[in-house]
Amino acid sequence: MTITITAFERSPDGGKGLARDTRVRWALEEVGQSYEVRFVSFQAIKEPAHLALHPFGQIPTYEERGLVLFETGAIVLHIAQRHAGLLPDDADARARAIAWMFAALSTVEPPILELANAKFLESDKPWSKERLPLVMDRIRGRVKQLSVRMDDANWLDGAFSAGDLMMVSVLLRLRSSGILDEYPNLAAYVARGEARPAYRRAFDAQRAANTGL
Ligand code: GTB
Repeated sequence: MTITITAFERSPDGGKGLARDTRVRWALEEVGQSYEVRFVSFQAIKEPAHLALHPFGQIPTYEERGLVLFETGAIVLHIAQRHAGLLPDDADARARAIAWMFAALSTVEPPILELANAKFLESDKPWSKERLPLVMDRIRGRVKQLSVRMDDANWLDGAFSAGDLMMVSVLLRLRSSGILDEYPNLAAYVARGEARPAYRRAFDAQRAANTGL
């Protein structure tokens, strides 16, 4: 079975593992599935061939036989449901792991994305300097709740799961802001995720594609 994902031929993160193909690569590495990457340009993702795969003209996409998926949440969930290694066998624990995936994507990621918007899309606006601390504080509010919940646990709910894969992927984008270091248990949690061999392989592949190293 050949799995093909799409990624930017020149990723805006310069190969730092922050573009969203990395989380899909990581999931595939965790379950031991090989995959191919079709590299696309910023222009190509807005053209009909790519829009047929992804209605919003984004990466990554996922193709496996006749199945085409978009949205990293759906893609990682699909991988986790098809292969052992990312979801617990116990039905209740499985449901909780999936809840954490949704929490990462719909509760924790949105304020973090706002920071990227504030920094890169709005920095020339007269109100930008005033807005930035508000955006940072909204992130802190959310991240603090997660920090309290995690306490000194290694992972969100027992063993590592797709919930952790998604949460770590989302939190990684905070590192450059300094906010992650304000919550040492979360900084350690992210470091644990990054230390997983499957993450290293995914990171190295994304870096190699963007830097040749
Ligand atoms: N909700 C979708 C998902 O989870 O799959 C979001 C997909 C998405 O936003 N993809 C981005 C994209 O295609 C690529 S990752 N954008 C083009 C567009 O929308 O027109 C973007 C990215 C780049 C760099 C960093 N970084 O440096 O931190 C992070 C994310």
